[in-house]
Amino acid sequence: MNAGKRGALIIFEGCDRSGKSTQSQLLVALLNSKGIPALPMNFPERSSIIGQVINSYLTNSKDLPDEVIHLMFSTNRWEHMNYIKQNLHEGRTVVVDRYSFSGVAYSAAKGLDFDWCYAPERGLIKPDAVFYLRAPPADLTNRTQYGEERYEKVEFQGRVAKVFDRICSEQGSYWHQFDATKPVEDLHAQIASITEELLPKVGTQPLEMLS
Ligand code: Z5A
Ligand code: MG
Repeated sequence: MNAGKRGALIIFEGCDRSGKSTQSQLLVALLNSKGIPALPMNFPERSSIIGQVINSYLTNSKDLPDEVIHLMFSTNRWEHMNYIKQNLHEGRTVVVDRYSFSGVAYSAAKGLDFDWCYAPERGLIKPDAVFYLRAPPADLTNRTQYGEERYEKVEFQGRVAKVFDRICSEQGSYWHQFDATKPVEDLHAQIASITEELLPKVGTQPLEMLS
């Protein structure tokens, strides 16, 4: 246990149906089973007022200009920053299903300028690790419920994947890339092993911000 130490901010990123929710839930369950306090979160967080608007947009019942929905996704992260910070400082590891990088990847894939998309993310808490579940989008179309939400089209997902690849190569060593077509259990074992090495290291490190 991490007495007196902060928790880690761990993010799962990747294209639709790459297994982010599956892996983040497995990781939270594993940590809690070992007595390591861990909390799941996901973005968009659909219960807030802003989250409800985002949900209407994603389920195709509301249309908004690309710039407006982009800033709403970012605002949705900002409105939860104090909550995340407090949990980290209280020693809980926060495992988040999608974060700023999804924000940039989906909006840049629509044609918005990459730097413009990244700008509102600056100042949010920088993750201690990003687990990037990577797979050619065409390999994910046979997974459950693919195609129900707004962005679930293979051609669009291909553009999203390219932006994720760019971010992965630019962000460097705190990004860990996995082949999302591997079995769930294999991926979980690799992710668990990196997390177990990470937690004692970050416990005494100050939080950093995305820059
Ligand atoms: N979005 C955005 O535009 N801007 C932003 O800032 C943010 C998000 C934060 C909703 O996200 C949309 O919001 C999303 C991006 C955009 N695009 N769309 N549409 P979401 O996170 O709420 O989406 P979701 O509904 O949770 O789906 P998902 O995240 O794409 O799926 P996933 O979590 O990656 O996959 P999963 O639910 O874990 O697994 C999918 C299925 O595959 C399931 O049946 C599993 O049992 C199966 N699975 C999982 N892993 C494997 C492996 N390894 N092998 C075989 N089968 C597997
Ligand atoms: Mg999910």
